[in-house]
Amino acid sequence: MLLNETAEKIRSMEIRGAGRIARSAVGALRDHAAGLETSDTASFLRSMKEAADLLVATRPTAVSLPNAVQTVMRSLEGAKSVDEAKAAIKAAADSFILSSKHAVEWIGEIGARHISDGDVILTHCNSEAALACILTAHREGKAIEVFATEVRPRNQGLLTIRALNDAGIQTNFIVDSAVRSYINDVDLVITGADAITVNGAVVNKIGTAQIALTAHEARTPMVVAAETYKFAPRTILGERIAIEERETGEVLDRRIAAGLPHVRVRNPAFDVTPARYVDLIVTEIGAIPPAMAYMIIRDHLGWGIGEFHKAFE
Ligand code: RUB
Repeated sequence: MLLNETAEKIRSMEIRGAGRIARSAVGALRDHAAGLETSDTASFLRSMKEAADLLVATRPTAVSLPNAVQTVMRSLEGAKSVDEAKAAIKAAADSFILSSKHAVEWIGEIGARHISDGDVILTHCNSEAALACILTAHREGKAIEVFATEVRPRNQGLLTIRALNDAGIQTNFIVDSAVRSYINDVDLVITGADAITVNGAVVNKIGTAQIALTAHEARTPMVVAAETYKFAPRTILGERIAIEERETGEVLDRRIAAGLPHVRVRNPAFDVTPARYVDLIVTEIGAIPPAMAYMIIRDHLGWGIGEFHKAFE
């Protein structure tokens, strides 16, 4: 797909969900590289850098996006010609896309082990990783029932209930504010993540933090399903995850809002769930408590505190 088209689709949320965003972005980088007609390595690298910056700027919260783009861009290091650079980008992008899909499958396998026959699961938003756990448990023959939230204002819950319905899973569709009314009927909450910080806090669709708090009060386990490329290395340096504020027309019709001059509509797309409200993070390399987030960043992503330290030397 063309670079600008992909960027626009990510911005407008036609392509959405942290995993899909990451895969589409690296696919667009690969195709952009293949289509560049220059034989001058410096101008090729410049154009690739601009493409990477354009993609990363589309949505600020999902750390999967800069992580994926950086992984692929790193493959350019040491390329001596444009052809070599194009081949490196293609190999890195294809490998990222494949491993991202495998990661979701592994998360499904591992996450399903935490789901028992007869469980009632609550999920929020539309997460490939969270759904993988639920669908795998169902495929394994476990009788499960799901509560899925509507997810105001963009109604991603519709995507979730379609997927659950297609799989033949008994599903209850509820408005976001009904979570507390049903939490005592729920055995397990499973959501995805857009970013996980070094201290194990989980950034996900707006409303996740309220659900986690409700689950905590009801002593219902809160499980987060997330690929390791959603962990944010730069949070070691104190970098905050930017919470995307989307246009207010998503929440309140602009004409109505125009007649309410004292009302300011707010539309944060994500929120932060502190680690103490998360029981388990299911990644493709294992299920960990949130306190182990730094180990994923250091041992798996290769960003130990020492790595950052080198940058200051
Ligand atoms: C999507 C969202 C999802 C995560 C994880 O928000 O919050 O829970 O991205 O999804 P939006 P996945 O609809 O605004 O992109 O597991 O598919 O990566």
